[in-house]
Amino acid sequence: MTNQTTAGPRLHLNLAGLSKTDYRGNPSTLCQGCGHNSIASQIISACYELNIVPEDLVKFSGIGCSSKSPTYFLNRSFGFNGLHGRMPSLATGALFADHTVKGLGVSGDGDTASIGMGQFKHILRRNMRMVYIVENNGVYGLTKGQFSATAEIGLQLKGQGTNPYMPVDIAWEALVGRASFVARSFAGDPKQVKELIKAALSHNGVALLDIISPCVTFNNRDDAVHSYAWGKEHEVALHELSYVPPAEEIMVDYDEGEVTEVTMHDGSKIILKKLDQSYDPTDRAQAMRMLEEANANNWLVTGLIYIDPTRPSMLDIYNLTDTPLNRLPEEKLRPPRETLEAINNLMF
Ligand SMILES: Cc1ncc(C[n+]2csc(CCOP(=O)(O)OP(=O)(O)O)c2C)c(N)n1
Ligand code: SF4
Ligand SMILES: [Mg+2]
Repeated sequence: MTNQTTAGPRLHLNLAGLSKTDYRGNPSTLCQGCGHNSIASQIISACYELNIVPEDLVKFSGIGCSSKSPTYFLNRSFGFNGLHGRMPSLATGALFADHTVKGLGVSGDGDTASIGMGQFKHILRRNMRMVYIVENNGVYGLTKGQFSATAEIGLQLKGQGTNPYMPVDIAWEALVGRASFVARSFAGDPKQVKELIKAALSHNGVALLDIISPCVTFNNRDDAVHSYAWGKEHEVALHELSYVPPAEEIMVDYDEGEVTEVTMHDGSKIILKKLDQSYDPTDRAQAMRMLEEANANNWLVTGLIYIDPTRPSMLDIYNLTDTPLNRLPEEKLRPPRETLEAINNLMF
């Protein structure tokens, strides 16, 4: 569909009647080349291509360069920038108050795996319906490049020395924490990032995306595992991944037996074309073995690692009213004075 106005350039409109410009945010103030900028661009493209109305999506973040990035996409959406490591509880409260909106959280490896690990684990097991992106660069970028909990043992950084600790693997933690959607990607592979974000936005539960997102200022030496060079050299994609919206005919031309299809609750499909290995993303035990093997061999395995599209989200478990809680009038939220008095009279 195109806009036929004579003034200005012709804009391509999506099914929501919006142009890509309607999904943009403020100009980025992050360093040029920062992986977080590339992810913000893919969020814009994914939401545009999925015809999401920006006002129907709420952005959440904690603190960090990564957590600043919601300012750089979807300006028309509501956004909450929370305390460091506390994005999950903020998102839980807001999404409970309005279960009709989509939630999209952006966090960092420090925000999630250092200070925020406790909250992270609980949003996974509760299966809150939201996309949870970790922009993982192995450092605290905003505070000038200290080691984060995902930094590899032996990493040497200017002014920091040598990291003596074993890293936290966010995808592994998500699997152990019973997340219902776990994926890993690399900011240097924008097409895969975009398809995974689309799939995540269609998932009825928590969709964890651990995206290696190089910090070009503090941790981008070629031998560092969160650098562009290392990612490009070591990336092993599990499959070629395409997202097919519910209304679209499936026209994927793959040989029989080489394709896995996952149907989401909204009728959309994720088509996974197997590459050189046979991998079933619905097998959690296989996913854990695969991550162990990848870590032992220094592979940056990317793709959809695990999915369970059938598990109820936290919002399904509670008997929520059809009208979101934040739109219920006062008289429906609170019992009248006479009811309270009757209860008090019974007790005393
Ligand atoms: C309670 C609290 N402790 C420490 C800080 C300082 N601080 C701000 S951002 C940050 C780390 C951010 O790292 P990460 O989440 O990896 O984001 P990045 O900047 O790397 O994208 C820290 C420690 C803070 N803001 N609040
Ligand atoms: S300091 Fe690192 S993480 Fe922060 S904006 Fe710059 S490159 Fe990105
Ligand atoms: Mg970081």
